[in-house]
Amino acid sequence: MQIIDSPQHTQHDPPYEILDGERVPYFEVPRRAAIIAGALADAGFPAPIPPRAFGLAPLLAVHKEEYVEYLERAHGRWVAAGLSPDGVMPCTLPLGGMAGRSSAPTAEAGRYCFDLSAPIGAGTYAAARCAADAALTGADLLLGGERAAYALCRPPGHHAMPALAGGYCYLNNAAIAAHHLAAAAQTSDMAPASVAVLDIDYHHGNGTQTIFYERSDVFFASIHADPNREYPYFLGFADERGAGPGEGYNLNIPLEAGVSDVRYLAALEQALEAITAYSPRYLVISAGLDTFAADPLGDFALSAAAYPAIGSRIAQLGMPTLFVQEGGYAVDDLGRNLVGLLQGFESL
Ligand code: SP5
Ligand code: ZN
Repeated sequence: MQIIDSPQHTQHDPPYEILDGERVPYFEVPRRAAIIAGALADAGFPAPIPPRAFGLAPLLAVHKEEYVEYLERAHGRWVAAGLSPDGVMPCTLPLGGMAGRSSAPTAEAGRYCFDLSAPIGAGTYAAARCAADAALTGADLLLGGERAAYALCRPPGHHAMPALAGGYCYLNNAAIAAHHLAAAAQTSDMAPASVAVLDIDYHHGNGTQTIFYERSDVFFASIHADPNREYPYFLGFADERGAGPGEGYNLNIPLEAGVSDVRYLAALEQALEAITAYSPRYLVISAGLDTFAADPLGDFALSAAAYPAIGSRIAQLGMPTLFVQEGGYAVDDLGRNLVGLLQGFESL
């Protein structure tokens, strides 16, 4: 399996976030990617390849142009206005009918962001572009006939909405790759294309769901903590099943606290049955590892043994599969768990 690393990620290193009202050190740290890269090398995976530069077009297929332009200029404008170079972070949000026409840098920060966990630093945009390119490079490997690829994306992507950053995410790497796969296969002379995205991050993939909610050519399935108790709170309920032409093409499986390996694998079975029935040509996995028992942000109880089991069960579908890195904050366990997931996939 080819590994795509996004080396620019170290330029994105926010000092803090506001978590449940408290200023805390940022959880989504550069060391996460270093640990994963080290573990992959130790486990004998091929040396990572760098991403190819795809330009803006595949990003603009899922994100609003004004949002991507904002991400590019935000930090420069913020610093030029005398605000903290640590990063762009809002303190006023245009909610409840406040239209938010102001063009102040502090107003923009609120217009394009839905929480206080996605500060924009000097290197954030470059890192996010590189992560999206890594996912796209992996998608191209599948289009070229590879069975699988892993994109070590940092920052992650699945919370990023068409025009909002949040939850450590700026550009929705998995959605960008999934659209690329669907579009590429559409223009080929083969049967109509379809792609499934399976999101196994502990948190609901609100961005990916939203991007594909009214589409039938990309099926989205997510297994996550019940939004009644957990972030992102405002999406991820079981009755969200898609809309318009996308009705029936969105599957949410919200779970209770304390989920065991057995319980999780049963939920995975349900998601995989739905994906099998959909019969996609390509599978994209939003691979978060914050389902691990020791994760500081999660309350599931998965053991290290769950990840090879999940990987091997996914491999049983026999579909060309792109793994895209999402969350996972038990940093010391991250390398072993990710390697377990990919080795479990390859074992089959
Ligand atoms: C990509 C990803 O995994 N993003 C996750 C962002 C979660 N941010 C907010 C979590 C706030 C919930 N409170 C956690 C309390 C832990 N004891
Ligand atoms: Zn997560």
